[in-house]
Amino acid sequence: MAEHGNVQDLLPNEVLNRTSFHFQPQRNWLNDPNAPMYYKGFYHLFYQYNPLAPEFSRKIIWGHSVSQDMVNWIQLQPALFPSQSFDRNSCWSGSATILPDGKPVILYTGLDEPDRHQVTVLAEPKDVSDPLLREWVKPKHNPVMLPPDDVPYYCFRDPTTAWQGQDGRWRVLIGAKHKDTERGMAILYHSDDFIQWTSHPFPLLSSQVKEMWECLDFFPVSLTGKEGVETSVNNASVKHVLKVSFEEKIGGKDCYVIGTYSSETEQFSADSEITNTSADLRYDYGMFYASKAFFDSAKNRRINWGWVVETDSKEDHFQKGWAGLMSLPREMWVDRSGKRLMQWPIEEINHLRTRHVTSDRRHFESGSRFEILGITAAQADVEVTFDLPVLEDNPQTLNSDKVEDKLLFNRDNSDGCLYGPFGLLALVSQDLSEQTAIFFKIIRCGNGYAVIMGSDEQKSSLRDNVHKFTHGTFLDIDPRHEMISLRCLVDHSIIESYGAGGRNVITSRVYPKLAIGEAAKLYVFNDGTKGVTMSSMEAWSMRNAQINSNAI
Ligand code: DQQ
Repeated sequence: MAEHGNVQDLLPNEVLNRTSFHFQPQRNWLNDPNAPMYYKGFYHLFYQYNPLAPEFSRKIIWGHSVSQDMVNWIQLQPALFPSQSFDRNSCWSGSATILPDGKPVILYTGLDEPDRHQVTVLAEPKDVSDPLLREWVKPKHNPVMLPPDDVPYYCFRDPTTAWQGQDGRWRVLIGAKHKDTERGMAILYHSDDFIQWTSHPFPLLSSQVKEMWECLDFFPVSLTGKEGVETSVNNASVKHVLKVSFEEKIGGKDCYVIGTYSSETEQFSADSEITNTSADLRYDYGMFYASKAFFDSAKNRRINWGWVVETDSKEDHFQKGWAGLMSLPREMWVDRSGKRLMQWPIEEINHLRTRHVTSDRRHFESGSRFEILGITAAQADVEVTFDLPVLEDNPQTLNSDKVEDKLLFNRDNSDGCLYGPFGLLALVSQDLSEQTAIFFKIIRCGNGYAVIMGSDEQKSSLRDNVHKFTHGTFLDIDPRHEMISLRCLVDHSIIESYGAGGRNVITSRVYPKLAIGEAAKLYVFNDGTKGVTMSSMEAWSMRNAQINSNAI
């Protein structure tokens, strides 16, 4: 694996914004991750793909890559492409299920001819002895599901991984929207043989929100530890996660609820509601959409990928020749409270770490910063921890309306903000005109304190026609008793930031013009009115991963 070199001096910015350890095809368009699985020693990742241009198309197919570590990938021939009347107009998203005899099968969304009706299609490997699962066939009895009468033909898609209930029957969820009420819902189907599927009389979950539920995911999480569990496991020591993707003008939101599921009654009692508001729990508060998780039987863990949507323009996509990336694969488990998911890049990512620097405890006065030197700042992994002075137990109460009114997630330190913003400045240019701040702020809230975690892209690029977001959320920790930690993986034009050991994650998609390659810098900073202490800092240069570079 080659070290990050000086070749960037010769290349245009558009090429330099290309990432070095995030998954993407060699060129052209990628969107949702599909059907990740582990089979006979290989990890498989499929993805929504337009092999002809860096734009979404009316004939989307399934790209396919394999890996032995989920870091380095080999691109294979596309696995699924329009070939029959039921999928002639596209092969949209779907999931894999490993049957009890070890055979993998895929359920995906076909867009049929002539009208692009959404139907569910079953695909099977042509040769189960091929660990690379290069060829897939679509048995004759397809399509296996059609939209029910109360669902419009264009709102019926994205089958989940199937699971077996206590009675041994298969279940699967399909994302939908009700024809009359327009409410989003998770339609439940049953089958004895994976061929004949019947819809259950009521959805497993629906909501008041009048919006299509895309790319559902439904899986158990262990209440007793970090290890993942196979999708059909259901007992007193698991809870279930249901994830819904809500599309937005640019990207979207992956929201989830945790609850208790019984296959006997087909009841899923969620601990909260899906509202498509800021009250929802989200996998990632930045650019991260249409994610898909799978159970990795090789290492007993659950792993999730999301699509990192581009925020530059269509013209830029054509100039670059590519658009769309995957997030890093993230291990997922439920925290001790059973109330939220934790996420962390899979341990294999650490194998890319190379040159290492550390810093001892260091105090940051108001308005100070410190440059992290000695690593490749544009391609780095940084872990930093902050200690705050002792906070009073009963701070003066700040009117909560006022809290709501404020632009909380902005990177300012106006009234109500006790500490911060402090954190990391990534992809910073020499003159500081370009920078992305991944920051924390401590505010008074109710009878205690709240911590805000944000990623401010307002100065992330001097390029025109780039959407710059200010992503932010409340970090679920009590700063009176816990330190604030941050891990940022910086990869040229993506910054994945994990707060408090993975309690909250924010992904920023940025396009620096000056802060590229060797010219990019990285700082720890404190722009708050009070000092804060950095208790530890470790940073590494990251190597390039081999990602689909075999393909032409
Ligand atoms: N992308 C697919 C659909 C899915 C959407 C089409 C989500 O199946 O609902 O490429 O990004």
